[in-house]
Parts: sequence; C-alpha cells; structure tokens
Amino acid sequence: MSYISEVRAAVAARNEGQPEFMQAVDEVLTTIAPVVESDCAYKNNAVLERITEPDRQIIFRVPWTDDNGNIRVNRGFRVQFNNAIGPYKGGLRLHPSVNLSIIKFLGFEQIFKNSLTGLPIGGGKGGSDFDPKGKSEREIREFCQSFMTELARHIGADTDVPAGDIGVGGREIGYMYGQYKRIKNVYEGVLTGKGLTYGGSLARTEATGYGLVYIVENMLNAHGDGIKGKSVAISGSGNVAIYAAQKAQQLGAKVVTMSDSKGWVYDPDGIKLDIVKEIKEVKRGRIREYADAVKGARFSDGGKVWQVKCDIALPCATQNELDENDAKQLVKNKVIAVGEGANMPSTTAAINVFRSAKTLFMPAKAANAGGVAVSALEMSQNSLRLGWSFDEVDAKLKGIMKGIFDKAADAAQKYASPADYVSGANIAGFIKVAQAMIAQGV
Ligand code: NDP
Ligand code: 2IT
Repeated sequence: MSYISEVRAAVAARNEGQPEFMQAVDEVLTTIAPVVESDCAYKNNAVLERITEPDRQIIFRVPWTDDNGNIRVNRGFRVQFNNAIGPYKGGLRLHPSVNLSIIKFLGFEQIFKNSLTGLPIGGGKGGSDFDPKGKSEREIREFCQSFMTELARHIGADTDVPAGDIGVGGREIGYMYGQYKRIKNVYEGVLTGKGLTYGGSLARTEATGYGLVYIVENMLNAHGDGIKGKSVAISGSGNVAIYAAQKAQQLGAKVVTMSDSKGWVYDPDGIKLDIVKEIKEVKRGRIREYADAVKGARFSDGGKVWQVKCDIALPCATQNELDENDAKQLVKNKVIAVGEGANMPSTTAAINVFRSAKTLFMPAKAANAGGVAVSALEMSQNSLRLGWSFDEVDAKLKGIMKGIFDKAADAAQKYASPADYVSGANIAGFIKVAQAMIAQGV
C-alpha cells in the first residue's frame, strides 16, 4: 500500500462517522500524491499522519437562558488544527447542523487556505449547534457571552484568533470581544471581523466576496476571458454572497440569482443589491421578500439556483450544496467558470463533472481565502496599533488573491496538469506547512 493509502485508511478508521471531515481529507490526500511520493521526507517525518490529526479538539457546554427563563444548553467547539506557520486562525460557525465532523473539515481546509494567503496564520475552526434564527437580541448576546466564557481560556492574539462564519457576523463578534475583554482585561486582536470603532479592519466585511471575484477574474484573464458582461448565478445571501455580488456587478457582470435555506430568487434584470442588503443585513429577513419587492423577480422554494443558465457560478452558502446533477445542469448550460465562495460547496462527484467538462474551477481554499487574508491584515493593524484605509486594504487583498492564483496555477503546471487548480491549491498550500512542520521537529 502506498504511504497515502495507508494514512487514508488509518484516518478513516480513527474518524468513523465524520463524512465531511473525510471528504476534505480525501480531496487533499488524492491531489498531493505527486509531491508526497517525490520526497521521502514527508513519510519519514510522518507529515500526513500529523497534519490530519488536530493539535487539540476542545468541546464544551454552553449554557444560557432564553427569554422565557428556561435554561438551555448548546455544545461549543474549537478545533486547533495546526499552528506550524502561525497562530490558529479560522471562523466560528453558529448553525444547528454544527458537529465535530463539520468543524474538523473546516479546520482542516483552513490549514491549506491560510498557507496559500502567504501570511503567518495556522488553521483552526469553531462554533456551536446553537441556532441564531428567531432568537432575540438578548438571547444572542447571552449565548455569545457564555460561549466566550469558556473559549477565552483557549485563545489569544498570539495563540488562536477566531472570526466569523455562518451565523457569526459583526454583532456576534462584538459581544464575544466584549466578554473576552471583561474576563482577560487585555485589549488585543483576539478576534477578527471586529467593528470599525474597536479595532476592526476596513474591507473585512467585503473581503471574502471581493476576493472570490478577484480570483475568478484572474482565472478568466489567464484563459483570455473576463467577468465583464457575464451572467452570474450566486447561491446564499449572507456575507460572502452579498459582497461577491457587489464586486461582480462593479466589474460589469449581471448577477441573476441569490438564495437562502428557504428558497431562491431569480431576477432576469439583475439583482438589486440595495434591496437584498436591506432584507438581509438590516431586517434579518428571508430572500423571498426580494420577489415581493422587485417586479419581474421570481421566488422559488423548490430546486436550486444552478438550474438557471449562467456563465459563472459562485456557490456561497454551505458545504455540499452543489451536487453531481447540479454540475451536469451547469455544464449543459455551458457554464464557463465556477468559483467556490463557501467552504467545500461542491460534492466530490460535482467536482469530477467539472473536471471532465474542463470547466474552469477555482476551489474554496483558494477562492474564499480573501476573508481570512484580510483577517490577518486586521491582526497586523491591531499589533501595529494602526489602521489602513479601505483602498490600502483592498489593494493588498487584490495582490494576495493574484498571489494565490499564481501559486495554484504554478503548482498545477508543475505537479498536475495546467489549470487543475484543485490540485494546484492543495499542493501549494501543503508544501509550505509541511516544510514548516519538518523544520520544527516532531
Ligand atoms: P452567513 O451566515 O452570512 O450566510 C450564510 C448563507 O448561506 C445564508 O444565505 C444562509 O441561508 C445560507 N445557508 C447556510 N446554511 C445553509 C444550509 N444548510 N442550507 C442552505 N442554505 C444555507 O455566512 P457567510 O456568508 O459568512 O458564509 C457562507 C459560506 O462561506 C460558508 O460556507 C462559510 O464557511 C464560507 N466562508 C465565509 C467566510 C467569511 O468571511 N464570512 C470566509 C470564507 C468562507 P439562511 O439564512 O436561510 O440560513
Ligand atoms: O472560512 C473562513 O475562512 C472564514 N470563515 C474566515 C476566517 C477568518 O479567520 O477570517
């Protein structure tokens, strides 16, 4: 058995019942084979055994009181996966589906994504099975404070720096930051995605969506094309989706769909983002309300946005939201490029469909790295006790996304095949972390 197959079997045996984690591990292990097999140092240093096992997995009780006075208990997680190249870094997800498998897949992906940014950040992820939907302001605040009461002892500006993800935005980060400060009595950049009045970075809100569109533009440019004039299907209507739509529109594309967990909207005239923002960012409402507000727009609670004909598809909601049939439909409709805004939004079978069809495909680890990259810039600004302008941060983000594209393209060319950005991103991300692990000893 090859080294990779041996490790794969051992990881599967040790992590039974963790399908999302195994999906993420399988994708990485199968694509890094050319590098791992070319140098026995990886095997001799047990790099694969070590990189697939988190440094630390913290699971804790999060008690809080609801508005009726009932005591409720959720489960909190923080998986500190790998700190070979910097402090653990990665978001916190609040969603009822959260479990150890999901947090581990996210933490594992984060190692390679963060490496690709070129910035000194390791990989981690956390969250809770708490469902923020329908909760009052007070309930959200109390949950966030209780969550941080335990998390605070495990994190720190040079140890582990959490941020937002699904269900965690500026409001939640604010409550968590306040609680951390209360407990530790230190004012430090322990969380990113903070508000602009207390250490947040300009352009962090926009960074993931903007970065996604920048790298898709880099990819199209490399193939003699560009975003201008293209029609774009986007799923989701949260932080990533909204700012991907904004940048795509700024670059002259037409965004025709958005969605949430209750359905999707199609607007043949192009999504009016001010209306989406009012519904989602201000009222915290449902995407269905868009179709009530805009003439000519249609809401559907069946099917998915991928049935709409588009040139570019940007899945920006959640894992495994785009399956084999969706990929076939997109290919049939002659999609040119797919960029993953969400983490692992395409199933393995869907990726294989895009691969066979030679669809330009930018995988999540590269495509959505703009968010964590600007988080790392927020950490820098906090350490410097300085703040950069929006344009400065945006220019750095653009440069970082171009750097990621080049790294993925070069590694694809060298070790896999040209334009195989899945392999390229995994390989480029892996090499840096592996080298650091080897240098630092067991
Ligand atoms: P938000 O909470 O702001 O938005 C999430 C969006 O996805 C909502 O429209 C939500 O709909 C939808 N969604 C979430 N879960 C499901 C589900 N199970 N089924 C269907 N729709 C769902 O999160 P973000 O925009 O921050 O995150 C979106 C994706 O991007 C995630 O995969 C996240 O890991 C990834 N990501 C986020 C980064 C960031 O900086 N925020 C950085 C890099 C990646 P509803 O409101 O109905 O639940
Ligand atoms: O998946 C991700 O990269 C994020 N949710 C952002 C992490 C961060 O630390 O900004």
